[in-house]
Amino acid sequence: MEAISPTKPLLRALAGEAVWPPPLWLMRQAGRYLPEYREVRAQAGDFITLCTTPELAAEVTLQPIRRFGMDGAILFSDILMVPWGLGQPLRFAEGEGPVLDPIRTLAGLDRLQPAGMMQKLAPIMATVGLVREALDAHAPRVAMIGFAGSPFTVACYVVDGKGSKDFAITRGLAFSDPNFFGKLIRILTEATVEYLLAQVEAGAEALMLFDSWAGLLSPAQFRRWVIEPTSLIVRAVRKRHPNIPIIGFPRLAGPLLPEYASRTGVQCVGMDTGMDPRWAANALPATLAVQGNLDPLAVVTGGAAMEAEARGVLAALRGRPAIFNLGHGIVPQTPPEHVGTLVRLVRGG
Ligand code: 1CP
Repeated sequence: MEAISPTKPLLRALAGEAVWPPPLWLMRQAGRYLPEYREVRAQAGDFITLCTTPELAAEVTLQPIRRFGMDGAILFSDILMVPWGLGQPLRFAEGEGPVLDPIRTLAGLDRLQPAGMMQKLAPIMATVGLVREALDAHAPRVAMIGFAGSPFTVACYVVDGKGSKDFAITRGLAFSDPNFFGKLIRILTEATVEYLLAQVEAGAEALMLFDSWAGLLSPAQFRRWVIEPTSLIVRAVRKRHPNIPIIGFPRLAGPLLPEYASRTGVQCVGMDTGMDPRWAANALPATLAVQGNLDPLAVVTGGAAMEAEARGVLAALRGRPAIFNLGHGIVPQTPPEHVGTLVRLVRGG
């Protein structure tokens, strides 16, 4: 494939250029804090229907772009659509988050059917195509970001069956039955590669791997269940698409972040709220892009508190390839006006 230098600010930053002011987007920028999202969500009825109805999913992907003009449009879907595509029963209970029929044994893994996955997930590829078409026509500086959960974080939900503070069942089984857990991680790694490749082929221009629970692991387990599968995914995706940038977000990885960055081969690392961006900037190669990491709660408060925090993040990002973002997803109680103020502040440098 021909290597063309990107012109979209977000893709330039991912290619290693210190773009200033930094391009920005916000994790969970589509969602319940936006009245226009709540309207479409109500129209769809349930969350899986929203994710698998391309016109509706494309609409909510584009809502924050229309309202605030971010530099990236992230596909509206969920990391749990991969286990759903593999055949694991999933529902999103109102106010309770995702609920899956847990899989905790080798025999249980037979319930995962990789052969049928891409057909079930075809509507998501249609969403990617619709979003990319809309951006090409109306917002040519905005990059289309595809994503998946990383195998370990998806495994947390496959095994525990729902959200948890510590995913003790999953982490326990990773020690007590590494044969089972290793096979689960292999299935999810292969499925993730196939899913991400299809998103690129449908029009995604950058990819992000969400590893929200990576930092729950011991360093040795982190190397085995986070770094190894992530590096396999990065290699496999970039073998087919050598120029596709991949953002890795091993949340709560702390001082393991530089090792994660060098061994996985990602083009950008996401910093969570607790990470000192000054430390990360010094600990990471100067050409590696970083993304982060304003506390989402500062955006709920807004005003001077948000401004002071955002300026601190901006100062730390200056002079290196960087993407301004939050340290975790926007929370539902965020006033949309505060997001508008934040975007203007970052754009002012
Ligand atoms: O009622 C609703 O509208 C559902 C709320 C919701 C939304 C808006 C869920 C359920 N998922 C999403 C969208 C979503 N999830 C996106 C869309 C793109 C965006 O705007 O950023 C993305 C990237 C995700 C990723 C995701 N889902 C993660 C990784 C990032 C993170 O926040 O840590 C995780 C862990 C999930 C699982 C999940 N899905 C939904 C919820 C409430 C949860 C968390 C469950 C828990 O408490 O553990």
